[in-house]
Amino acid sequence: MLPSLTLRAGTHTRVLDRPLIMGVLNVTPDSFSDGGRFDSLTDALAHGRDMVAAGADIIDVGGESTRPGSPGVPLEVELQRVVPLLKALRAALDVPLSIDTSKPEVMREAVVAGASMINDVNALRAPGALRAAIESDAAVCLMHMRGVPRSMQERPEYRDVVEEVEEFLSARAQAVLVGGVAPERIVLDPGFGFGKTLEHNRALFRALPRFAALGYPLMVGVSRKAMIGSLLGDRPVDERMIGSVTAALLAVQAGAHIVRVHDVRETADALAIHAALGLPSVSEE
Ligand code: 7PJ
Repeated sequence: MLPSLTLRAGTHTRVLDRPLIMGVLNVTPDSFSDGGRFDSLTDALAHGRDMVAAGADIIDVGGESTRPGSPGVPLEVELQRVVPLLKALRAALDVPLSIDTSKPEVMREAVVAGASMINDVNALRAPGALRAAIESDAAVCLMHMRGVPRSMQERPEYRDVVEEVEEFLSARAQAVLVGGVAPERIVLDPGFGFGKTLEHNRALFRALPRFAALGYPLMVGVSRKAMIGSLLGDRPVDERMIGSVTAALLAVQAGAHIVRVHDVRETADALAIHAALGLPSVSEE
């Protein structure tokens, strides 16, 4: 049996001898003016508390939609959405908070407001992002994305998707290490749905043991994604829960250390069954 990896995020340390659940807390209202409203802050805080009560180990706060086709939001809007919420969550909860952003200014302000993980779907490639991460004490999740959200699903092509994603993640981890970030602060994620067809996503999922073998904590986010809808024959987003929970469980069995999910209680139950049966994950073999 391999020794467990350790994750360090700010003042938090987690030995990854069991999978962690990251609960998704999006604050991306349709209307711009909604973001800073008191009631949306209260609702988001309540949702964060509920997710922790249901078994979330990390809360991932996002103020910019990265769904396919999304145009992005201005810096000030993103800051208004996430900073007050992070402060409120930090005061109320004891779990590591993650900021889902690609903007260096948001990374810096989020860390000051209480985030101890930077979750960047762009893997710190924006100018200044690598520096912002290096100069913080936060953990960093480096995710693979081909292209940009606005156009990433327009006919993505790879020579060998598994090999290319693996090379990319290794290179980004190396860049962060060279900057002086400790390996325990680095998390990798193949980025399901980010510039990938269903066939690419299937190949990446089957290759999860290979990604886990890179030696860093492995994050998987498939919750409610189009991939789940397609695998179930075009299911609408509100009918993807069981498929998402199943995929999260299978990801853990294949070596994922962190699963990023919307349905925390249901995922926690699935992982509790896995643990109670004493079943190993690939990374423990
Ligand atoms: C992911 C993410 C993911 C990481 C989103 C959605 C799209 N961060 N942020 N991995 N997905 N690390 O939740 O459908 O897969 S936003």
